[in-house]
Amino acid sequence: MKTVYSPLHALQDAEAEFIRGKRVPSFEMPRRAEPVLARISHVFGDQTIEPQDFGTGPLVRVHDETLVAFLSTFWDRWSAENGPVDAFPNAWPPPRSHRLKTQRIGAELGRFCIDMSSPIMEGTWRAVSASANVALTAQASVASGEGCAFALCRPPGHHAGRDYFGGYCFINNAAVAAQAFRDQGATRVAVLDVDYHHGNGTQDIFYGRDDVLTVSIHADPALEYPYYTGYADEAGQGAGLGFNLNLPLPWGTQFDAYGEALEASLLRIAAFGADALVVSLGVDTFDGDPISKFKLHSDDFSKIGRAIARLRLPTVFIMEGGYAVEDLGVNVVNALSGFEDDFAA
Ligand code: FKS
Ligand code: ZN
Repeated sequence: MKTVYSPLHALQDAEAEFIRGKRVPSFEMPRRAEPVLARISHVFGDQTIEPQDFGTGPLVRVHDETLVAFLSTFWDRWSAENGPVDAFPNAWPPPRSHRLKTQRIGAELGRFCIDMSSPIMEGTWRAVSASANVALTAQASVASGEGCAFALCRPPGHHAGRDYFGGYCFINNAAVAAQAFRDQGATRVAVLDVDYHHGNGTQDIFYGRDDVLTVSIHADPALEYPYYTGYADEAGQGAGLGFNLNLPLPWGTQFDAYGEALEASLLRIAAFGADALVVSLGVDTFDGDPISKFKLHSDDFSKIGRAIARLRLPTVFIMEGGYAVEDLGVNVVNALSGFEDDFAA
């Protein structure tokens, strides 16, 4: 399988995030890409390519132009006022407030940023746009008949909504790729999110649409980030009603129950009649993951890949979460090679 990778990801290098009141080293770090890249070249050989530049056109197909403009210009404004210090919001618009009446930079930051895990620094926009270009290059390769491709995206994307960012995510790489399939003529596109955390951003972007089916298997949001979305009763709205499927699972979930949710997801995607599939591939469902509480083993990721291959759809894998850095390479590549083994067979 071809992999798309850009070294520019390393420009997003957060010093800290905040957990339970404590300032701790960010779990989402440049080092995460290294074992994945190493394992990729070990298993697939030299099939790694650099992204092309698609500009912001494909990004504003799924995000508000105000978010894209904010992200691409924020650092210059912020650092002129505050110096070269990572930007975290310290105020958020309360419900029923006038979100748009101030242009103070800290207030604008709180209006777009939903949490304190996603600081903006000098290289953020270059890393974020490279990550989106990685996704778009993988999508283009699949659209041109490649069958499948892996976008080694960093920063991840599935928590970024139409007009907000957070959860280590700035631009929704999976949504950008799904929309690119639509814009190139696919009638129906499915997004399957197997990251431990609910893909709230992807859900948000496609919630009112029946041309992109969004399915997410994740930890019960009553217990885990992103807390406010990801419940089973969120089914889409308007024309999109019935085109969002959430499958929340309890802490401690092992492959037996996980595999059943996966089968239900695949049945829904098959019934939808998708022309193309985008997989938000997070491997923070691993039992050794430091921030998660599912109990999948490394060989379970091969099973996930094999199961997805049965759909026989042109498929783009987009890297999302996974924080057990030592095992990250094996877990990600198990999913990809499981897919490839059964896809070709
Ligand atoms: C609560 C801390 C919550 C944020 C967790 C973000 C998870 C990110 C991810 C992504 F794929 F986007 F990277 N911290 N205890 O894994 O979903
Ligand atoms: Zn996650």
